[in-house]
Amino acid sequence: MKRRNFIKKASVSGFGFVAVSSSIISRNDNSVKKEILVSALKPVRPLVIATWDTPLAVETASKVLQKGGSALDAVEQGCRIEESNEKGQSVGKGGLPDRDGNVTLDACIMNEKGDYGAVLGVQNIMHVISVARKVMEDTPHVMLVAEGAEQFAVSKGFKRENLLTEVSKKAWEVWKVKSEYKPIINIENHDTIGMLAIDKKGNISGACTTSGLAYKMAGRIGDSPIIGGGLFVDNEIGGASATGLGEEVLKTVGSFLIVELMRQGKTPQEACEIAIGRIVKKPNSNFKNFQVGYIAVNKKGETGAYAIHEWFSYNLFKEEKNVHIKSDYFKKI
Ligand code: SD4
Repeated sequence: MKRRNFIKKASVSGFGFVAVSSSIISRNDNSVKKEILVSALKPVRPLVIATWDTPLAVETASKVLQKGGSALDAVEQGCRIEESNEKGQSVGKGGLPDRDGNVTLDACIMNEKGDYGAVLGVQNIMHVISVARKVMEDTPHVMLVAEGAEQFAVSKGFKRENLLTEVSKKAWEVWKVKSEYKPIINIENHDTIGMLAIDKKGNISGACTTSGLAYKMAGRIGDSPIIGGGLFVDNEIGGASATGLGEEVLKTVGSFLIVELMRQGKTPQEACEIAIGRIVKKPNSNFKNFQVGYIAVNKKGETGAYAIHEWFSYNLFKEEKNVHIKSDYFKKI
């Protein structure tokens, strides 16, 4: 994704309610007032929000919702777009491998009932978000890992394929020469897609899928497939998702924290900012060297996004428009 070419500067936090013009309100007509009040309190739906510049994924999810489909179907279908996009080097096919040259994928999904399914460290299967959904719906468990997850996927009809593209293989070979593990903020591979959707019925679901950090140690798992880390949804309150250095998200249980802060009355924007604050204010935080970004939505359709550093962005579909928006951020120098 070419993040720096596109970014539309806008702050959209807290605009979940339909705007009401004061000139209309001042008319002394009770029925008009009532109508306006009802529409002002009407939650925004359908709605989709996703990390980074993922317009096609968000458009795909929004089409599912516009046709009356569920938020769960929307986030699954949306994430699959990025998983099959070979050019995105950190989700699904074409993802950058671990140090040993293996592409290992992590994904999780949550529905409006609070159910959760995840797969961790899976090789050779492109649409891990759909495998995570199968774990949630067709097994008594919530997580399957590595070979077990791969075997389960195959048993459900997913096809095995090589996920390491020539381009990603070459990048790994270049990396191997020095074998230096130094993720660079916003460049290392922050294209993990975390997606949250509200359907026409007002139900919220979320999904998150990634190949994790490039050149990670074999077996390393980040936040993306972990409930409360890379994703959390509570249909009564809202949802949140994370991208960036998973270790830091996990240590602060970021997505769960954001949803709990919203439960206590914070707006999605305030909640994202507090969650970033938890990371940067840790006594030994070396946040100058890493990025974390959050997105959130509440039941009313208000959204928020915040990151440690500049250049985190997200796509938002609401009121029939799909826009790419630059997130506000903590480190302003
Ligand atoms: C991880 N959070 O595995 C993921 C990486 C990421 O964009 O978001 N990359 O830690």
